[in-house]
Amino acid sequence: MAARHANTDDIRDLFSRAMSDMYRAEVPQYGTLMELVADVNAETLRAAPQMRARLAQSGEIERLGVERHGAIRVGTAQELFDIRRVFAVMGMHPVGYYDLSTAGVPVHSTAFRPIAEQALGRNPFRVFTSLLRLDLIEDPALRAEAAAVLSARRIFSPRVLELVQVFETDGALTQPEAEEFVRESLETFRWHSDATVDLATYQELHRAHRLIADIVSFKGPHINHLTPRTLDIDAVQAGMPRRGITPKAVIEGPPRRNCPILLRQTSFKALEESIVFRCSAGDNAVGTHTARFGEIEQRGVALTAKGRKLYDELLNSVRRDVQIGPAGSNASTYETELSDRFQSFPDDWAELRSRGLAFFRYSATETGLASSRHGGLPTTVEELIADGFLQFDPIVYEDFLPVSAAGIFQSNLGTDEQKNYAAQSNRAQFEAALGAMVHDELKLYADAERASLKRALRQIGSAQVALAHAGS
Ligand code: OOG
Ligand code: NI
Repeated sequence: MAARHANTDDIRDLFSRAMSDMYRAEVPQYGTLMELVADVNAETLRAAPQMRARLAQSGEIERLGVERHGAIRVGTAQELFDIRRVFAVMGMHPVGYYDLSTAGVPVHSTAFRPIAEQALGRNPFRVFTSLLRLDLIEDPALRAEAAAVLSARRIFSPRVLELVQVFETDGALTQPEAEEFVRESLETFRWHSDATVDLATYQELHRAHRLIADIVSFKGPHINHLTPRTLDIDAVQAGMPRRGITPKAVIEGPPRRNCPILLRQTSFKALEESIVFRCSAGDNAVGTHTARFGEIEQRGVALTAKGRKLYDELLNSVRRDVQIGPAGSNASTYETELSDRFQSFPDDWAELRSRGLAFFRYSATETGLASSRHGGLPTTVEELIADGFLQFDPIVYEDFLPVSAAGIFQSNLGTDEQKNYAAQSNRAQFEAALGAMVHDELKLYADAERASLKRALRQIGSAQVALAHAGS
């Protein structure tokens, strides 16, 4: 029997490249966006050697060119359950729970992504995955029809599920199996221009919610965007019109800062695509559907619970006071207010760390490494930093933001769909469908920070003394 040794990180890397190639071929604007982002990143690194050094130190330079996230929407509990198993083959695990119903989007979501530090460094490919909440369709007849349509479809080929089974039983795939798995599973995410429902049903679903039509009317969960990471989102936003792309009115997330926090995102509008609908008479009707769009992101440091609370308060205060109109009116007031109010969020790495607002990765400096032979070191983390034995770099935020995600959804749904569902967030129901609990992202960042500190202190040779202080 052939040895089963294909590495999950390699499978994910292969898959994310294949997905990117497919999307590039299907949505030419995505290719244009990739070029713009690559140009802006190169220019930003050239102009800011300090930023380059920091990104090199934290291993982010190498992953920057391959880094992207995508998004899909599935229709049933069974589909979510199976998608979890498929992503596990690529070393991607569910992290975080996002309730979008409060923002008028009838889904709840998680992000599948690598978790281990070295896996994130290799290729951090993430897929924001939403599950339709059929319970939010008000009309019982339409709800039943949507459920029936969904229950009849199979989004994975039998071979993909067979290979998942092999992986689950043997713990790995062989190299040829891994390649076959990538080829076959890619098909699940492909665009289909033929709908599985007739035009009248599509229109009824569309009236209930555009997103419901998008999820229910097709063979599978087509990838609806792929998002490259930029080091300067304002430059990309400004550069888009020059390359024939129209971005949404405002960038979601925090304002521009010296020390970027969390995640900033912007997108361009979905394409109108021609669709062939089923006809009861046997012939087909042609119509259109908008689903696929483009997005760019800029990632910053992961915030602690305390930092996140401050972020949420500041963002909510701006959103309460400045509402952006359907055609993007008030956009500049919004941006000014956002920058003003975030003045109270420290914009200095040392202060973000000392006030416990963000997560950092610690490492021993040259001096620290050299001193391990001498002894007589300071006894606290603060002193070790002050005396140049220990240094710290921001841990990049690998997740998403519910308010931003809602904004990205909305900007591609048209602005007339702002309705809030009264139903409660239902994490337990989501996890039951998933067949697993989602990982707690804050715990992952805290673990990474703690592990880095432990390792650094061991290298410096002051593990005993300083760790007692680190926990406090
Ligand atoms: C997902 C929208 C959310 C993000 O980056 O926040 C998202 C969707 O439209 O399916 O991708
Ligand atoms: Ni996205």
